[in-house]
Amino acid sequence: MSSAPDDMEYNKICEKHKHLIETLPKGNGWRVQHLYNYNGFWLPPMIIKNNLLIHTYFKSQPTDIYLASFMKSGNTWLKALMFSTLNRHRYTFSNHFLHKHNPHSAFPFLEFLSYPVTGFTVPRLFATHSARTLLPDCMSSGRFVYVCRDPKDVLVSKWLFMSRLRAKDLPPLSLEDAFELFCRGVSEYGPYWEHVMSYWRANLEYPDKILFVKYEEVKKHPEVVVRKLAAFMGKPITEEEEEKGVVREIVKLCSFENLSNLDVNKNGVEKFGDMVEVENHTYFRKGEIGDWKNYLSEEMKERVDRITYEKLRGSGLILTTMV
Ligand code: PAP
Repeated sequence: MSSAPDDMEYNKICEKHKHLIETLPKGNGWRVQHLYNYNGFWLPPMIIKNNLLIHTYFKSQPTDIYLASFMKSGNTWLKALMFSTLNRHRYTFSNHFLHKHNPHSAFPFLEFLSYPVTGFTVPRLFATHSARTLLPDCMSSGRFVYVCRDPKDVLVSKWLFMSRLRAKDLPPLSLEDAFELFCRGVSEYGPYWEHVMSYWRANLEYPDKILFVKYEEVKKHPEVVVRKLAAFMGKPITEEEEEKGVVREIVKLCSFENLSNLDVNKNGVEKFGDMVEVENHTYFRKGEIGDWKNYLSEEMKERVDRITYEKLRGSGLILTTMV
């Protein structure tokens, strides 16, 4: 968030943020030194400030579509799928926006927006890593796609990703320490389970407004998911498009193999607000189900599965033995 429209209002936010950072419970960060527990979720200082800015300046529109996820749950892939599905009449598959741009350029995170928000076509697409309860209520007028993933794969993917981005003046974060922090919920935007449940509850309350998607389901049945996304975003795939193989083209364009081999994703860099620069290739590691087996012991697996079972019991949501 580089600019804000009203200096007085903005200064008030800065004051409030300063006070929060001095008073909120503190825990170990994965990328930066400390996270702070803000309304039940562990966030880096800058994301807390940006949350205050979202609440003050973000004006939702009923046509807005949000992609929400805990980190490393499939956000990059879903960004590509949603963007290319929604904009399938705007680009050809031989000369596509995603051939030259990382999926993160397709639409921004709410957490890294500049205000005022301008230059969007309708429907506007936004992504967020924040739990539903941290976001303004007015966003319920729009629609959410929530992508979730087996927490064991999330944990491993996140540890490897954050280790690359970790501040150079901090000692490396061992897998054992990351595991312990993850299980205790101390992890950017976490606890993981409360994050998922914040959207699951909203899904039960407004089933037409939230589409729950599992990473594993997209891996196994990508074409089914694309059809669901198209219908959910108000642009169902037509019979003619089916005959032309449009769904297959979208899946192919957004596949791990295709995206990870594009020059922009091999050599490009994406900047998030004034905060982080990320090399695009780090968004494409393995893209597999169950890679946790190469990192976690049986005991670690059981602990995560047990927490997941306890936290989700009775909710109707199953995350560990996924489709
Ligand atoms: P983010 O939270 O930083 O945006 P996100 O895109 O949610 O990351 O997750 C990255 C994971 O999705 C990586 O998983 P891995 O570490 O287990 O490999 C990444 O490889 C995977 N991924 C990225 N793009 C795709 C894709 N097109 N198909 C399948 N998996 C993908």
